[in-house]
Amino acid sequence: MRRILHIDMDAFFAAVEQKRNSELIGKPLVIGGRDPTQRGVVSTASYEARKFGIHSAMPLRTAYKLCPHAVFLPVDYEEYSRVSETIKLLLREFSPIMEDVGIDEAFLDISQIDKSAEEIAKEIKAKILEETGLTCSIGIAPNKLLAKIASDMQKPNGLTIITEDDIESRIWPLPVRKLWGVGPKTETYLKEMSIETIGKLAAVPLDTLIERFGESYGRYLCEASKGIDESPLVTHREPKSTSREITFQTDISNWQDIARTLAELTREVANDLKQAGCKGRTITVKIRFSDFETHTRAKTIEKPTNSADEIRTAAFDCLKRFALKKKVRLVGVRVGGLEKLKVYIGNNL
Ligand code: TTP
Ligand code: MG
Repeated sequence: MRRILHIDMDAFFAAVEQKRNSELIGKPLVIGGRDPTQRGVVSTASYEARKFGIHSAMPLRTAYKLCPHAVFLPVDYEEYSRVSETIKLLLREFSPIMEDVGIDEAFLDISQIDKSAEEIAKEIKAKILEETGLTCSIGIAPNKLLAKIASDMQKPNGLTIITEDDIESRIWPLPVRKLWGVGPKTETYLKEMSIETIGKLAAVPLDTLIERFGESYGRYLCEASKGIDESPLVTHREPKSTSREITFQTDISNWQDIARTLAELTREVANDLKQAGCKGRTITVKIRFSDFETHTRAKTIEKPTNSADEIRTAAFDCLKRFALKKKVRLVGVRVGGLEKLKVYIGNNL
């Protein structure tokens, strides 16, 4: 029997801010921008702010209407990444089989460790609190699918154990959206079939699901609804692309401003690539117009690069191929087809 933990930090960006400024503790706090009358979306909100109905991906202006006295702060991605790194390093000390899922979550396979899962989870919580001052929620289960559902069951600062015997009583009553891989579209399709809970989904014959959702996704839904998930942890993942984008405070139409922004973004992407020790060949420019229509243009160059100059030249070739007839809301640049550079230790021979 496998033993998998899913660790997810509580109100991560907000908690990091509250940790470095104790005046923010206990207050409704919204991360996403300093001025909530400006354009932007909520990245996350403290649990105090969530009581007002504020949640991730909500426009800042809506959050401001719901709770005008909340503190609004911009996203300090670098700081959150640093804290995230600390947490991931610490998790790897508990077990080398760690899957890094996102900035504030990870899976840990502790099957080989000679200690109870609950004991290990408690030690992890204590260690994270000691090193970062932050709390997390942990789910313990026989697989990734159930561990992820479990970590979400008693947030914040929760510790939830789900065994195969709990599937019927604790997983089946949950809405289908709680299953990894079920998004709003599938949710709507399932609703049309009067399937709202995971239990109802589990009662649908495999053939019906395959007919509706295709062979592989249909099969996935059938197994997931029964709590079956054999997928191993992915302990090493190469990045396929890296990108940077920016949304303007007010939509712009001046070509020079767009070009200047694009040049800055290419510098940033080149830096990201250098830091990651990568080079890429496909440069893509994305433009979102004021009516949210979004277009991309890509160029593949002969040799992989991480040079800001080469990326900028390719990005400008892409930019020339856009019809800039409407005002521009967002500009982005992506470098894909990444290759890891060989690292030579010593004198670079
Ligand atoms: P989550 O783990 O989804 O949220 P959370 O950690 O803030 O809160 P919870 O206690 O419910 O786990 O996401 C982790 C971080 O990722 C979050 O702090 C901010 C960021 N994020 C966004 O920037 N945009 C989003 O839409 C979401 C969902 C998260
Ligand atoms: Mg979280």
